[in-house]
Amino acid sequence: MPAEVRRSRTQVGIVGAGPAGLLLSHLLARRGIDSVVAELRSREYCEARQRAGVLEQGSVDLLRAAGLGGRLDAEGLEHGGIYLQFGGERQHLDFRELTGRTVTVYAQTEVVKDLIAARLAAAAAIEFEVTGTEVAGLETDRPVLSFTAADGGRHEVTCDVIAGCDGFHGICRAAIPAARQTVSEREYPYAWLGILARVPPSTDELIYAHHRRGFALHSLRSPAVSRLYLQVPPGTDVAAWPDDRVWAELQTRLGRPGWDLKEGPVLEKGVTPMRSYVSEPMRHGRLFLAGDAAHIVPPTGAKGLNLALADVAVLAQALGALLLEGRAGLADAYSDTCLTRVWRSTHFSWWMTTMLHPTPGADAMESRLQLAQLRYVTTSRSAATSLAENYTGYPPLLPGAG
Ligand code: RFL
Ligand code: PHB
Repeated sequence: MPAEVRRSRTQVGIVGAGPAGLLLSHLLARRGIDSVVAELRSREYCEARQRAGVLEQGSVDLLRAAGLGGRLDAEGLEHGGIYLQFGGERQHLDFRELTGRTVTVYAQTEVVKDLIAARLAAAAAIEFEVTGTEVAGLETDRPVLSFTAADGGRHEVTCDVIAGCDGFHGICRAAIPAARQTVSEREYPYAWLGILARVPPSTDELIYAHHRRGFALHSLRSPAVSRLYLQVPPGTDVAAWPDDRVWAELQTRLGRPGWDLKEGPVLEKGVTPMRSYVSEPMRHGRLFLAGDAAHIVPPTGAKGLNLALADVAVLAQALGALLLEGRAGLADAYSDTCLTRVWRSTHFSWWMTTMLHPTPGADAMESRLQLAQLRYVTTSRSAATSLAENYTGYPPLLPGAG
């Protein structure tokens, strides 16, 4: 006999408890709007998933304005610039001096932990470990979010609006008819192998290194934990990269005379493909896509998490006007408003990526062009300012979006 379906009602059904879904639920609650969040994975999995590390100044301001600044202010590391390394030199770009803005190193794992703690403290409805998520009735004003909860019960939640915050591999984007979507996509002929290591960072600010053997990045998580990445061929098996090989390659690509890369125990290792992807518009009827569900950037510009947070800041404001005041203007403008920022970040991420990664099999021309561009952004004040203004977040988030 089919199990009984439990029917309920909410204003906003949210698919996914990543940074986008969780922050949206939080911002809506601050406006008095009710939501239900359905998440495929367990709370522990969501809190441990290693991803981004850098927050734009606007993202920090947004989290603070939303009452989420406590641990971020205590533990986040404010960085006033980055290093670009190429042709044996390491040059510093001073964002603070160039733009008056900074970024903050605070891991996505910590943002997610803070958001889950805040939502659960407010007795929010977050269902972890759901299966069989479905969205229906998107072209009506009563869309339905259905899922099977961890206890096996089937739920049907009638909503005013559904927010697809279910990442790149979620189900929401696929619920939009293909004829109503325009997809722009580029895959890159390389991937990143990332490690998390228990060793104090060997640098005060991030080092982005162009090397003829491939790109390398030295990032960090805390004064005791470093995060490092190596360009590798797409589809690389981590088993081919024992710790010794990873450290030796990092030493080669990041090393400079008189500078030491400290090594330590590797806590985690993984390979990430590199892709640019935009699906537009970001709305279909009563379904609004936000974050990686709608767009992916390669990680070189540190933009993915920041875009996800920016989308939901705009969405919370638009849904406030729609659901509390019956004004549809901001919701109608949602997709265009977000896509302006999305395309700026898509361009910046593509530009940083292609400037810093040697294409396998490329001729000497590519390398000379990359080095000429790196020389330009480290010697021309206007070129350096352009990089700095994009990296720290341009344009700043809308005031009052929190
Ligand atoms: P997420 O984090 O993927 O969350 C989506 C959630 O939806 C759930 N889900 C479902 N739930 C219910 N039913 C279903 N059918 C579902 N299908 C999926 C998933 O389990 C998940 O919990 O998307 P969101 O919220 O849009 O957040 C986006 C960010 O996670 C992402 O853009 C960043 O991590 C990208 N990124 C970086 N961004 C930055 O801003 N700065 C960085 O320094 C940075 N570094 C990175 C990165 C991403 C990386 N990887 C691994 C892709 C470095 C790396 C290596
Ligand atoms: C990270 O710390 O994970 C990180 C930092 C900067 C990037 C990408 C990833 O551009």
